[in-house]
Amino acid sequence: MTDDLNLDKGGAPRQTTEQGYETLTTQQGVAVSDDQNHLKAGERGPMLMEDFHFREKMFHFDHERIPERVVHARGYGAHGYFELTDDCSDVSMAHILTNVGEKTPAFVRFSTVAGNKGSPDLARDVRGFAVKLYTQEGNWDIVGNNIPVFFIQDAIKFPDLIHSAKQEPDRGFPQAQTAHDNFWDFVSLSPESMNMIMWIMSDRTIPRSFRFMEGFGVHTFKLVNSEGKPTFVKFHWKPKQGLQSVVWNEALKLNGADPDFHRRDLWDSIQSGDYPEWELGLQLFDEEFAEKFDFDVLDATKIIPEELVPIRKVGRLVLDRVVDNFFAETEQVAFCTQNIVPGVDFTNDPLLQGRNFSYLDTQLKRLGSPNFTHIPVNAPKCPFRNFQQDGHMAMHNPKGRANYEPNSWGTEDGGPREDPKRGFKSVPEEIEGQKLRVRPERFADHYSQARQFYISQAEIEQKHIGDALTFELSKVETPAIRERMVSHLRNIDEDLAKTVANGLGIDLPKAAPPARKPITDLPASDPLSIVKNAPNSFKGRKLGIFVTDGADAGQLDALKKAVEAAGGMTELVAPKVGGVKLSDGKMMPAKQKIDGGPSVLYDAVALLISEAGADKLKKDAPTRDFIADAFAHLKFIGYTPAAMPLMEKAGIADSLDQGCVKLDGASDAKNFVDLLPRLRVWDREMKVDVDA
Ligand code: HDE
Repeated sequence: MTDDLNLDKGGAPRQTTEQGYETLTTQQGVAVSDDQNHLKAGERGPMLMEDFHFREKMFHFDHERIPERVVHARGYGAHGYFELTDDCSDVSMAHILTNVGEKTPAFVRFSTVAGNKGSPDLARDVRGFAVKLYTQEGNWDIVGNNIPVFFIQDAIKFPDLIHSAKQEPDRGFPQAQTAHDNFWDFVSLSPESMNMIMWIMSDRTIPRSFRFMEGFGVHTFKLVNSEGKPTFVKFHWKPKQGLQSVVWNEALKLNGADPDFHRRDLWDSIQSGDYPEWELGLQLFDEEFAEKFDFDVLDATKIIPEELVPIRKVGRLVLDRVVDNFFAETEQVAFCTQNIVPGVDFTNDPLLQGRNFSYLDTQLKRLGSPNFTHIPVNAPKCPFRNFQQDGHMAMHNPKGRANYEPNSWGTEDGGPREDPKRGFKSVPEEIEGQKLRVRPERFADHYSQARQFYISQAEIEQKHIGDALTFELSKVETPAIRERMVSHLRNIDEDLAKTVANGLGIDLPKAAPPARKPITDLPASDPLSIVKNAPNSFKGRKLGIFVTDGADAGQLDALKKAVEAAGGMTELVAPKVGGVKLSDGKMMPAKQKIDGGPSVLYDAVALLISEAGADKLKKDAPTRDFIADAFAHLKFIGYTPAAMPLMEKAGIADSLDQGCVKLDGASDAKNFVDLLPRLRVWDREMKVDVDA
């Protein structure tokens, strides 16, 4: 700290206690003799005001909390780097995009949007994907989401959208969910949200982990090359780990079993050296494409299909270091869409323009001072100098006499000056027009891309969209809102509208009148589906192995080795966390006790149960749930023949399918693990869902 402030330490030696610990001091550096009792008059007497140690400690504690983010309050961050793999000097002059092989430090914060800071990780919600790149030319923030479109077209609607999505103001609930009247009231009155609604009702909003999701810059930005030529761009982050989501019932149960599931996953994977990685992809296009495209490229409720503008992969983002302190880094990091560097520029997207005001403004409220940029996680890692001074918590004040310019103090003492050559310049643009509050006519088609997204999904994903809409609208208490929503679905896909109306038990309402005639023949786009792009890998995934006393040691070893070879992890679950005595007589400690380690925590499960073990667990409800849930959540299940009585109890013995693999002979472990890259037994869903 003192080093950061560049203050003189006064040459005092490091203080240590007799036991060799660093000495506890007050904020003033005074050593503390007793941190267990406050200063009082007499053994049982009142507190003395002069107890400066107590007052300072309590004062600081009383002020520990800062306002949480008004949106994206719950998040988790990590450090890493960006490495350019493809020179982009044809389109951008940014240093970070023109120096192949150079590593630029990065900080990434993932988040949910609607829930408060303490809300569960598996809420059905959009995920924030905010990247701060500490480039040599200043900080560049790409403040994106895991979904490439947004609910609204104009920033002025953002407070309304967020008010409607968060807790209802009179009752203060529901928390971290859109399944309530206010949200569906607002969106059903805002047809521009329909494309986003398809995305948020898809499995994209219940990701298995931050590591398994895509990121998008959402808006159209500009890149600018050294000749000043602008090129439109959309930013994509593609996970090397592949995409993966959980199923809805699993999400509900995960929120109870481990509300920190996503942050724990990121922490664990980085700590174990399995660094998550994304490729940066650019969709580059020019004015001519923008003109002939069916939609306006300034409309953030629309994508540009990859088939029309392919993605050029230009670099990789690796997260390889957890934070030292959650508050200092993850909580205090302040992303601002306005943070761009020479070689990057904005477009007139009316959402982006509004964000450029909001992010700077909100940091002042949250972090309490315009000097939030001095906090280490926010400060650039390149030199920075200007004449901004003072304010709360100022750490970088101009040195010397000059704190203004122009001045005549010369290059030694006169401080910094603008640099017309290296400095940021906006792309010159002809602007002409009347002062108006309007939406362009080309923003008015709200259904065509919603349909395109829906028809691009695999059948099982379409079913999940129908299920999610039915679930959410079933929580809506006002019938007129449910109907209004279904009236929009009729403009998207008639089968979907029927499924949802049927699920709600209502008659099909009339279709909503569209503001502009939809385009009904947009082709399906495979990259929009998760299932069609399945990673076919178990790397970075986890097999939960349920063991009992007497479990076969050889089989356990074979399973562990096979999973490790597939790049995955294993975790042992047992009746007692102390572990079990395996068939070879050795004790094997477990990571989880069965009722704290339900199968929702794992991508697949193996039941290494002995006969005696099965006998003991026959009546155990957590054991039954472990097995029944693994089956209901479409997981691959390996089981010893001795586990059969438990599977009967779980009600699955008669329904075993190709995803249930007997672990009997020596080669079974490998055969079972070979199936795991398929991640889910999708066909099973038809058996476990009465509505299917
Ligand atoms: Fe945000 N958004 N947003 N947003 N947003 C914030 O800034 C806002 C939008 C996104 O991990 C706030 O520092 C407006 C789109 C992320 O710290 C606030 C509008 C996208 C994060 C704000 C939008 C995002 C935020 C709250 C409509 C995807 C978390 C705290 C014009 C491209 C960053 C804060 C982090 C956070 C405003 C819409 C992504 C209030 C006005 C579209 C990932 O400034």
